[in-house]
Amino acid sequence: MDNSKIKRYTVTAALPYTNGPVHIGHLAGVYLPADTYVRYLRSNKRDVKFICGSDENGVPITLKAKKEGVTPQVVVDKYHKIIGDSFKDFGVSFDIYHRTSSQMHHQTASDFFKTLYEKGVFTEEITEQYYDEKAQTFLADRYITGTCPKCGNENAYGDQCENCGSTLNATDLINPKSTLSGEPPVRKETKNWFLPLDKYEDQLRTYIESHKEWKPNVLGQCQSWLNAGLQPRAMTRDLDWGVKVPVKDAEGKVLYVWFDAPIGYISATKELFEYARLDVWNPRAEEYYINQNEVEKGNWEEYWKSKDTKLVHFIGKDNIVFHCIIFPAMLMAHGDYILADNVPANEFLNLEGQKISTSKNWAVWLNEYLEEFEGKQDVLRYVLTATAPETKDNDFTWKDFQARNNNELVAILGNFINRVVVLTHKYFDGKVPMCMKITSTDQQVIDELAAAPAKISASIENYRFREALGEVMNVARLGNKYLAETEPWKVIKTDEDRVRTILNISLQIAANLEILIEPFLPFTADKLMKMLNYGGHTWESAGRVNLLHRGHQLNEPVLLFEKIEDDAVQAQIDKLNQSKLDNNTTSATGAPAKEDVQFEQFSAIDIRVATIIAAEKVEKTKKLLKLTLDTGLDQRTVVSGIAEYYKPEDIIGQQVSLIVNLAPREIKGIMSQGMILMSEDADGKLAFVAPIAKHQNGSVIR
Ligand code: B3M
Ligand code: ZN
Repeated sequence: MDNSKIKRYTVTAALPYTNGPVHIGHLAGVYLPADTYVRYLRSNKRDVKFICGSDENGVPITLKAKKEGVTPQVVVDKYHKIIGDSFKDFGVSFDIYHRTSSQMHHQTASDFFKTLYEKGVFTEEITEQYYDEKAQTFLADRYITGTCPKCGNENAYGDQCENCGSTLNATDLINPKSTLSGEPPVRKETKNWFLPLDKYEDQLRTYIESHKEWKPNVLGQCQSWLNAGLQPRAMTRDLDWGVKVPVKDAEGKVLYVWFDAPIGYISATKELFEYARLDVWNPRAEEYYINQNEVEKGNWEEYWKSKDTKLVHFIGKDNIVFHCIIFPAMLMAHGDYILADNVPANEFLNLEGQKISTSKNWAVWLNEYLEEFEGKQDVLRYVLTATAPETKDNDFTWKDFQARNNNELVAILGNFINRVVVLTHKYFDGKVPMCMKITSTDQQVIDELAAAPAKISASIENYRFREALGEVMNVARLGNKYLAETEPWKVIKTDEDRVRTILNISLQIAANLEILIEPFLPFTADKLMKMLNYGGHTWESAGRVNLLHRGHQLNEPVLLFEKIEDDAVQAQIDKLNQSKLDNNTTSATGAPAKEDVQFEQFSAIDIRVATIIAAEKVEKTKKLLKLTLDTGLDQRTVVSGIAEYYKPEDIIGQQVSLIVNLAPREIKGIMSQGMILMSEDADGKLAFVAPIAKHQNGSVIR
């Protein structure tokens, strides 16, 4: 979008699921680039609203509630506060951090659905969906897992494979399993409302093709979607937590979480203006992290419906299709809304060479970081931006964190500021000296400084934040180089006027740095502003050398950054190693590995696929079942200790792995001819080990 046509910006950051705290991967991928962008726009005095909130609906929440044995409401209340506080602590400067459990959101999402419904957009279809008979509930989205038909990942969800990024329908999964009972589900008919994405295919293609400037990873995903052909997609779910479907005959159904969540951006914007419009204080300002003083009068609709508004969604790569295909299709179907001008999605951040994982506790949690590195928000902001996974997955390591702090923040930025302020106090009582005669060296520095802001702007406006931060650090490098070359600490003995000029120019560089670092390192910018004792400037003043006037009094120098010692990062590495150990010990049965065997010993055991054709309890025992098996070689009887886990009538037809050459044994008066392989978990629970696909009886297992 042409900058001169833009009147205002709506910048959104993906709404995190409220089922756990946020970690460095979230910050690096979504919230830091978004915050940097918004701070930059504000510094340019552009009109911008920065929108986010908690995604409190859908299966991710109800699953977590089940796991913790509490209600979904308890889960969302707890994590909304933890996440909201983390963002605030790290200076992520949302205008509002809303909640999709709010009244405003339910109303907005419900109205949006009704509008589409009344326009006849949806098709109403009765389809077979998976149902868990034990739990007596339909299994939507993350309630079901199975093997991804596209990439073979065995832990794909019913709506999405996080490995290859495909969106799925639960019925696409191979070997589906209920996450509630662990059992294969049955199919049962139910009615749902479908959004016919296929009908918007041409319109979506035109939209996406008009944005050649989008990042290649984003365009690539969109194109492969469009090329595969779009399918209608259910926008409702049989579930009892979420936004109720607002039409008749929809009892027990809620909106699909990916239908309502992006509408959350709209409802948050409405909430932000709701009370300003009425000229009263939003009673929930604290809960929604609204800075009430910042909300001027205005109208939420301008931010969503005016053609001169630029809408930008910051997201992670797993959310691309929802923001580039499904949400735009919803907005097109509605008709009143603008579409995103850009969707700068990042790739993933790994941690010490491994994928960040909540369940394995392989993460750096923001709330924990601040307990251990108090006051060092900007160090993490710096490192995560400098290593942001903008074009490919990237790795965060604690050694790199330490090195970047010590060699870049301390040695380059901190050192330059400290030297300038200390020298000014030493030679001129902390007063900005006058700029005297300018040499060609000075002029060169002045010219380089003048050119920097435009370069940084261009990088930021093109969503290249790493590059932009690199340019900012180059300004600090420029300052250091200038001091090293001009050596004011030597010259002071012979030519005080020359030192006046050198320090004046150096102080102008320092004041410029305050402006330039602010979008990236807001806490440091604040400290620097206090040290320089001035109110700060906006971006348009950057590049100038008259920001601090002659005679202006500086405050005492304080250190912007301090060295991080080896033991502090070693403690973090130890902590991660501990999670690794914890994981291994809780997931293993505790039994140590057995002694090595030779291949010949292993291949002497004849293991075959067999099918259970009859089963009955062995009388007067609790654990034993008498099974009749078709082994492909013969029919035979096997006694197996699985009665506590399987009912005889449930396992007829089940394929198993059977050792067919184990010497026969008499058990409770019955001759048992072989042994069925079972896997046993840490709790002693048993499960069959069988081929994933049906195989002929007698097939050899090796
Ligand atoms: N809550 C997915 C996520 O946290 C989802 C984003 C919604 S954005 C509208 O990754
Ligand atoms: Zn996949």
